[in-house]
Amino acid sequence: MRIAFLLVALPLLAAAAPSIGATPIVEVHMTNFRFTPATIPLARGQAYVLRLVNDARGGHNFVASDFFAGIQVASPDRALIRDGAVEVPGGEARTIHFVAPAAGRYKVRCTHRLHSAFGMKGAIIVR
Ligand SMILES: [Cu+2]
Repeated sequence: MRIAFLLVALPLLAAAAPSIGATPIVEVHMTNFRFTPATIPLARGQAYVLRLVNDARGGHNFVASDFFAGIQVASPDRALIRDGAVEVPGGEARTIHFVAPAAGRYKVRCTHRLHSAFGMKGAIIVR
């Protein structure tokens, strides 16, 4: 039921977006030890493609529990999100199609040992 709704709703929401053509892609690069950009602006209700690119040799993750709890995620991509986290092995990328949640500031961090202490954190700002 819910999957059926998403399959119908996602293209409709994408079509209603102000941008013409493809769904906007938000690309976030992961390096030792930061997210670039560290602040990610989004518009609520807008469909996006989040592309997490790990440019480092070692693994990083993108942990945003409140954000992931609030978004609508395309069903094939949902398996990538576990306990509010997306793991991205070194040199790899993960892509998630979603619809932005309610307005607010959502914290992002990498929970690999000491990474956020070294500065690997950021925020998603939804307006
Ligand atoms: Cu990390």
